[in-house]
Amino acid sequence: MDSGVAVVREAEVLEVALPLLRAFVTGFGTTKTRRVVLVHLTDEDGNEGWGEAAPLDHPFYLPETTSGAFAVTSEWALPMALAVGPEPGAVARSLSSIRGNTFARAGVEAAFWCLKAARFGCSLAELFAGASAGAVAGADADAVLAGRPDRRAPSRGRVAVGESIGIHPSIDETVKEAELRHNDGYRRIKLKISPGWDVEVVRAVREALPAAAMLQVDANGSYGDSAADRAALRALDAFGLACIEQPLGWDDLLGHAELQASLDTAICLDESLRSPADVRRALRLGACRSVNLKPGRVGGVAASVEIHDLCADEGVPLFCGGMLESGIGRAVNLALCSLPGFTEPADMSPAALLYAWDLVEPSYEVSPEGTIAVPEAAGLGFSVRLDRLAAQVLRRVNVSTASPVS
Ligand code: OSB
Ligand code: MG
Repeated sequence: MDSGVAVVREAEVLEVALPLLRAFVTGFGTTKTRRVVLVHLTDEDGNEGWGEAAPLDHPFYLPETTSGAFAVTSEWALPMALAVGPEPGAVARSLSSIRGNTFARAGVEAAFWCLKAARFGCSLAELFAGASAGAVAGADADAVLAGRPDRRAPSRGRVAVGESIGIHPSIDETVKEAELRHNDGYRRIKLKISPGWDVEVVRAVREALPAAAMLQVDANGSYGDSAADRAALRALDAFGLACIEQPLGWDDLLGHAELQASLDTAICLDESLRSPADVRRALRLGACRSVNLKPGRVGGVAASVEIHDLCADEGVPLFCGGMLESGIGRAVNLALCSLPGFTEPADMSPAALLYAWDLVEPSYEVSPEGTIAVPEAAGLGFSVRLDRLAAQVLRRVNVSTASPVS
């Protein structure tokens, strides 16, 4: 535990299968299997860094897939990071020359943040607060001017969370699950919708929940410009939704700007925002009024902090989305959510609802008030279950820590 630069001795990339309890059905299709890519670093003092790249197995959410992320991580991103490492800021700058492949870059960068936290003996949340100017806007300007200290006290110890409810076979089942989660304390209910599964299910859930309950929908890019699709989106305007997430195509910023101008409800973008520049463009065009930030989708923690600071400056509602990550990926999301600019509940269904078991133990839990504690322990903040990991590993490669790529 010191702040000196330690040498990374071992670096490995693992692909691990996670046992989904049930298929996740959305506007982009059905997700039946879940594999993630893990990056595991060990330095000369035995400190460990873990990072998770969590695109989906298939290319129907975004182009990146688990298999692609494994290749890019092991052949490019991790060798490049090791060549400049171990400072996560330097790693992020180096990886920004990789086009796309945001999940692969984020998984590698996360492992270096985690290693740094382990080395400092501090939490990820303390490091992220130190990296964010927005985390202290106004309150501690001197400290920022003094050169952004590496660590700072997180601005909150618990984060509010919501539940993302997939497309179910019937409206009744959807209403039951929404009521159950609302009564469990979740601060927001997000319903997945797609053409033909929208106005009726939203009306039924809206009527079943107390009027003040926060409700939003997520279309995952499944609506087009047919008259029926536009009529359905207009009809959703009547339900007081917190936002309509990604109604149109994954790369259709102009379409979203036109649609936003015709709706009272805020549009929130997910798939369309894959970098800080994308967020700036979308806000300038009026393509959205709120932002779903997934660290993997935007290319890592440094990019996430930049987007956080931008949204905080401009007063844009911001929440942390999820990719059904294991606890290793969720650790980064939770630490990010401790930044004050995350104004809306995060998408963070507990591992117990998603998987037969998590890769960390104990896993995180949702309190009756609908919040999850931000880990305070050093490094990842969770203990990795190496036995489970070993039982579910599909492939693993070691990446040389000696010979930098050029
Ligand atoms: O659109 O937010 C989405 C999961 C995988 C891919 C896309 C999305 C989601 C979720 C998951 O909604 C929420 C969670 O991780 O708990
Ligand atoms: Mg979404």
